[in-house]
Amino acid sequence: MIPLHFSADVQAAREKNHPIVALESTIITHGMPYPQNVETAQLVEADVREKGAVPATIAVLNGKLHIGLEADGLQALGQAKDVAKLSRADIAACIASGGTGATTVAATMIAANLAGISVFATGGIGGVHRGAESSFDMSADLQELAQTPVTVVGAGAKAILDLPKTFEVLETLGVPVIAVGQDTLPEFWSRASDLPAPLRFDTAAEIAKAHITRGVMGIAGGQLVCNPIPQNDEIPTADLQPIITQALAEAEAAGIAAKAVTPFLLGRIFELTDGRSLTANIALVRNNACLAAEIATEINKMKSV
Ligand code: PSU
Ligand code: MN
Repeated sequence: MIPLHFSADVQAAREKNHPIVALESTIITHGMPYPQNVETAQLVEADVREKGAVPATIAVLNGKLHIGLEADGLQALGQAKDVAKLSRADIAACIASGGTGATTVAATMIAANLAGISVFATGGIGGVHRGAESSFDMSADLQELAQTPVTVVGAGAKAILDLPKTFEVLETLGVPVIAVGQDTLPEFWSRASDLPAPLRFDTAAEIAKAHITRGVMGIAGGQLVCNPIPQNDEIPTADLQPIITQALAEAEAAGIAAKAVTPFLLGRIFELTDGRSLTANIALVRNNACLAAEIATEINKMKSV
């Protein structure tokens, strides 16, 4: 078994059987600019604590798989340049070679599962990119949801993607896609969409029960919880679509490919919205962290009876 390096708080939570919420680190290194990335990571950790759970931000630092970062580790990661973006394909190689890398949704799920953590909060998962019919660019996050038993709370998949294809693939892979409190899937920066939600739950307890039931039935994989961004923070789809289209055209013209696509698009949309996309992204991640803490608490209660 690969050694896991727990932060002091996460270690204490494990010993006392307190609920723990995993958090990813690619959003810090590749998803947001410094210093808002570190500030957001700190706020998200505080949100999880306020809801009565313990945050475990996950990253590989100098070959060590950290489950929970101390304050200085988080600061260093947020300012580091050229950090690897780790997924299922390269997390083991990074650890083996003593490297440093941030974990995407896929890699964070793997690490959370190794650490016995059932719930993970992020902004939005990766998915099928527009033009995937020729580029074949589909995030490894989708396959991971099909095989690793972690409930992932996001605000849907990122709106830069081909969302109908993304949800089609999730259906094929047998991943439960749950909208929270509404009948349509949220679109990351926007609350509603014209995509019907395959499943809907209105409470953390129901989502927790579905997670446990899948486990009891021996069904592999996790759940994707799509939690709409709070009303006051959303950017209407109509405002965003032209900007997303422009950013996509620029990415294509510049020959951006593979792992660089999502960070490039998020960065350009940040510039083209004068920072509004980042404000919304921060609000939705915090909202997801709160719900994830509630789900983790419910799972903990149900497991201890
Ligand atoms: N959520 C955000 N911002 C991000 C991400 C999620 O609000 O940057 C990251 C996650 O780590 C996710 C990754 O796994 O984007 C998707 O990258 P790709 O499309 O290359 O698979
Ligand atoms: Mn990709």
